[in-house]
Amino acid sequence: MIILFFLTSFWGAEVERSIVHEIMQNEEHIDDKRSVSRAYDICSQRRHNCSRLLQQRRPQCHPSLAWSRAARNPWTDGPEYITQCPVQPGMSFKYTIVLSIEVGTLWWHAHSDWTRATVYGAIVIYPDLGATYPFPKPHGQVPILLGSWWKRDVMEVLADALKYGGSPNLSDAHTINGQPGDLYPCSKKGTFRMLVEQGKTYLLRIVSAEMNTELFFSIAQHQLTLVGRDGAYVKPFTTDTLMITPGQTMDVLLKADQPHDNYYMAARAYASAIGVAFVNTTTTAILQYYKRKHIPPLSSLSPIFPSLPYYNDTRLAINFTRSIKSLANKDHPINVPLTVDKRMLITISVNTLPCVNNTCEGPRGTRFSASLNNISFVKPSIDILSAYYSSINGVFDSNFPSKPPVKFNYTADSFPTDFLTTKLGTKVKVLDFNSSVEIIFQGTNLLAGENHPIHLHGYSFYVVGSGFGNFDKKKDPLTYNFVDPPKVNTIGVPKNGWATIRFRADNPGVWFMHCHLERHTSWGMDTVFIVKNGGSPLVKIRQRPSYMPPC
Ligand SMILES: *[C@@H]1O[C@H](CO)[C@@H](O)[C@H](O)[C@H]1NC(C)=O
Ligand SMILES: *[C@@H]1O[C@H](CO)[C@@H](O)[C@H](O)[C@H]1NC(C)=O
Ligand SMILES: *[C@@H]1O[C@H](CO)[C@@H](O)[C@H](O)[C@H]1NC(C)=O
Ligand SMILES: *[C@@H]1O[C@H](CO)[C@@H](O)[C@H](O)[C@H]1NC(C)=O
Ligand SMILES: *[C@@H]1O[C@H](CO)[C@@H](O)[C@H](O)[C@H]1NC(C)=O
Ligand SMILES: *[C@@H]1O[C@H](CO)[C@@H](O)[C@H](O)[C@H]1NC(C)=O
Ligand SMILES: *[C@@H]1O[C@H](CO)[C@@H](O)[C@H](O)[C@H]1NC(C)=O
Ligand SMILES: *[C@@H]1O[C@H](CO)[C@@H](O)[C@H](O)[C@H]1NC(C)=O
Ligand SMILES: *[C@@H]1O[C@H](CO)[C@@H](O)[C@H](O)[C@H]1NC(C)=O
Ligand SMILES: [Cu+2]
Repeated sequence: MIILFFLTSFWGAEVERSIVHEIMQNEEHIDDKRSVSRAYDICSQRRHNCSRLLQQRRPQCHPSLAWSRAARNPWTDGPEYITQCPVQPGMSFKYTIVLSIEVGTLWWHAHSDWTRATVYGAIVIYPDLGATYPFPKPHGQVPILLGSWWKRDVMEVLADALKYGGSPNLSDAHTINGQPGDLYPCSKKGTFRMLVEQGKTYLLRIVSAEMNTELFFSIAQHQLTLVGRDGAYVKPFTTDTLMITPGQTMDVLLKADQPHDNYYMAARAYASAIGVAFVNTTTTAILQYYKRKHIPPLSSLSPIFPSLPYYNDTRLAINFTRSIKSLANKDHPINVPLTVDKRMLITISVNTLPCVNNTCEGPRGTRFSASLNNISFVKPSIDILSAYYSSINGVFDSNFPSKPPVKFNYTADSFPTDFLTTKLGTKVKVLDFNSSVEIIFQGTNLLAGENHPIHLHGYSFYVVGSGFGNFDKKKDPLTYNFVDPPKVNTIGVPKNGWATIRFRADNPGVWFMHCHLERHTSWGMDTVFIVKNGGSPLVKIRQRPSYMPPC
């Protein structure tokens, strides 16, 4: 397993930062030879565990890290005040991730305030020893990390937004592998380039570390074949354009089957909410055909540009999302629960709160907030995991509602003004060990309907259905897919629509669930699941590590 570590860079820095990926004969070896900010960890194969020592690099940031799944080990899952307190400047903390069934690409990132804008990387998980890819082995593989970049200190951006209750400053750029690309001022020198040989096939391991924007992604004149999502294989399907939300990973085969030339890969916003400002610029990287030993300088290239969908093309975005199915074959079977022990309906809303000091910059002088089932999550001052593990009272309430407190037309065009308000609370849902859980997420049109990428820690779940409008409990379950539903850890719930997930609560721990649009997370579009221990020691939360960062 290889962990790559990219830091976002400064525009126009006087360093040549383009990263040239060699064609890899040996899969173990991905070399970003000239990348400046790089840390590199190589661990052994799947089913071994991989530990990484996080060393504080910048005194002002307090990251906790997050992985996709950590079997019975919530202790190093990462989110601050959920499973740990932030790692303080100058201190270190060792994260351990134990992989079991995952294969493909996952990622890691800071999980404290908005520090995830600054530290993140791909985790590449190869097929098990003796196993092969369920597609012809690619000639090479390249991580493509999509990110956000602010000129301002990102922690100040967040602090201002929370202080004045308004919308946070938009980022100044989207990035590909830390670089904004040719269409931004002064950044041409650093544009990421990927070298390919004609006739060969490459595996792109695409990660969206974007903070607040879903993205469309295309490569000029090339088709993209999706083969994996969030660390699980999918039925291969070919498309011109991907829509990827923050938090998602996609494994994509790219065949270099076009004339010897240069082509842009490009990403720009899928912005589904009406009237909500977004970053409307385009980040680019260059796909360059080359013959061995002849690599022309970046400045001499004039690549062909792809066509990208319009920003608000929800039809295309959702058609793409709904085209993703599990591979579901003999070697990669699925295991979707067919019966349900615990069913929940959870509304997803952007809200407002009254202004207490007349200085608020939210809608009509209010403060922005956000909620799940009308509870806007408030982080406690010590982590919920410690409180649960050590039975400390008064840190959280166990009464997160299983359904919305009021039933209404969630996707209506207008609402009673009172509906916009929400309620603050630190409410969690407790689940029995190994119960089968169904959650229907229902987007609402309060303030503005929007595609919300909901992410659950500790689990991958099956997305058995989705649609537009209000979930209809008679008709919609008839459309559920139990044959090959995708198994993911982040699902875009369609704008003014719904999505149903199922999973078996077989990973005891304390698991954060949140919208992966960072502004929504900060406004409270979050909750926590506590999954109780099972009977034997093998199905209990691991022992608390001897060192956890203090609060
Ligand atoms: C993970 O690896 C470390 C270092 O090799 C070892 O000390 C630890 O016991 C392992 N943990 C698990 C859960 O296997
Ligand atoms: C206004 O009140 C909020 C909530 O109490 C507080 O967080 C914020 O700092 C205050 N803003 C200013 C500008 O004083
Ligand atoms: C950035 O946010 C601050 C504080 O909310 C605000 O005063 C400023 O106008 C914003 N800048 C831009 C360019 O939006
Ligand atoms: C992007 O937004 C800016 C500021 O709102 C606007 O002036 C510009 O026309 C927009 N560009 C595109 C390509 O939509
Ligand atoms: C997308 O935006 C364009 C331009 O603002 C508008 O004309 C069009 O109706 C919008 N389409 C959708 C599906 O919202
Ligand atoms: C929806 O996606 C599938 C699979 O990519 C594609 O074959 C189909 O043409 C798309 N339909 C529309 C209406 O875009
Ligand atoms: C809910 O509101 C939408 C949008 O106005 C409307 O099309 C739909 O008919 C309403 N549904 C019900 C059940 O009233
Ligand atoms: C959410 O809770 C607030 C505060 O109790 C209430 O005023 C509002 O009507 C509720 N909204 C909905 C949609 O239930
Ligand atoms: C969890 O439930 C499934 C389905 O009932 C069962 O097959 C499995 O053995 C259970 N696992 C444990 C650890 O109890
Ligand atoms: Cu959201």
